[in-house]
Amino acid sequence: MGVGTAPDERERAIGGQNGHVPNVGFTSTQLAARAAYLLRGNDLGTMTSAAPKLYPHMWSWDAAFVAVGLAPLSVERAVIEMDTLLSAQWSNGMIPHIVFANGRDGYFPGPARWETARLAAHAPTFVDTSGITQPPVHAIAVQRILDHSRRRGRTTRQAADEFIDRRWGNLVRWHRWLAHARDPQGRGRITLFHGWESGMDNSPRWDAAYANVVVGDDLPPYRRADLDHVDDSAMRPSDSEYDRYLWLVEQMKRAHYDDEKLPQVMDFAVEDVFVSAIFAVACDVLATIGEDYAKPRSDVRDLRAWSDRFRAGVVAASSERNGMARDFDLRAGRWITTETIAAFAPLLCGGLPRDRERTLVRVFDGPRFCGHPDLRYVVPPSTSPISPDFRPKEYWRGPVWPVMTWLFSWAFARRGWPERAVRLRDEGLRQAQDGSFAEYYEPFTGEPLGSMQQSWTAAAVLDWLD
Ligand code: 9WN
Repeated sequence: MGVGTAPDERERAIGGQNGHVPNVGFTSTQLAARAAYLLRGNDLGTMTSAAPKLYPHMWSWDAAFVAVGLAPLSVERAVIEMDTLLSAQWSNGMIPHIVFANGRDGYFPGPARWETARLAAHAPTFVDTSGITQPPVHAIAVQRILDHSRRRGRTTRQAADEFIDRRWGNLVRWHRWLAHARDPQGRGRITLFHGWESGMDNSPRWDAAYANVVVGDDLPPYRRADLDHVDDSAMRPSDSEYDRYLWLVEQMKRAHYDDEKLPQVMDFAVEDVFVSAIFAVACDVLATIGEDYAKPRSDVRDLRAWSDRFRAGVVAASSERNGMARDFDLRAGRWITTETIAAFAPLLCGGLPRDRERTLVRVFDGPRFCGHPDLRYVVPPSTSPISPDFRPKEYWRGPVWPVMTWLFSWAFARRGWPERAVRLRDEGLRQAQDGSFAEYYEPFTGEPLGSMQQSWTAAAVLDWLD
């Protein structure tokens, strides 16, 4: 407990027995203030950097989670975050995975490597972006913004309503692009052409698919910038992983980032079941917003239809035995059965028969995931600790990512499981008590890893404490 903390504040300290956490001592008010201060520090004006050093630009799904955290502080600022992202949308509907902050250096690959403005017919020319996409969590942020605006005065409500009027078309175009360009055959699963598009870059889910990516001799040389910002390079993907990441970028550039060509030319093509589940639920969230705001019926109809199609696609990708969901490697024509957090995709979007869903929830709670006896906090690790692929400090190969804890707690609340949602939130807050707002954590020791002061971690905390 911090020196000088007032006794009444101490009583409100988060988590732990009797509301106390050993060795740490932020009250909820203090922790929320720190999280808000962090977001303020990472605020570049009209965008929030994903993290101050490692990620000095705006990332697509980070921006949505950041907006969730900004909404309780300022609906207006949350709207600006989403506006900045949506104004960088490509004319084909894609929301790019990075919107580069003007004049900021320190991240590789930057605009000079992507060259989207020069090569891609659909890329904007007034702002630099990457040429790939990221998971479609944005409707969740929009919903949160609207929820908060309803608790505020007229001017704030109006700002949120105007945002919906201004951006409805962008949001529907984004979903339409995903449903068409990334699922052209209507299988109900989103195809990714780069592991970065999953947001879980080096998850063991992608190992087999990456093994088939043969880096060409003509890969232009490069220097990684990420290793300048972490203490231990083992916390980041390896050099050979990076070569493959950059080779895929090269393949896309040679195809001019053309949606029609990518399915033919890319060495990496996977159907991502987790992104598909997010899309299914995001379509429903957006459809409900559309109904509330009297948006065109045809849009709402399309959104509901996509939601149904992708929910069915997720269910079809789930094991008959225990409901664990699998990705599909389109190049190898094979299901991917690694045990990662993505296996719980059906819990996000629903749709499994009841007994199978119950089994899946048991796996989530059990010793292969949250119930592993050595976990410091009862939150889902990115890879099962009993999997041979598990590495406790290596990025998406094992660590706990607070933003994933947030996503599941949000989804559980939406699914009508408030106790589960609260349990995850409480454990997520106990973890956040170290005050580092780390990008990810070692699951057994609770050591903060990767970038400190990661915006979306602070955002998750702000939402939980609201
Ligand atoms: C590549 C910003 C992003 C997150 C991703 C996370 C990491 C980038 C990187 O950081 O990816 O996009 O350079 O490692 O994996 O989920 O959006 O926080």
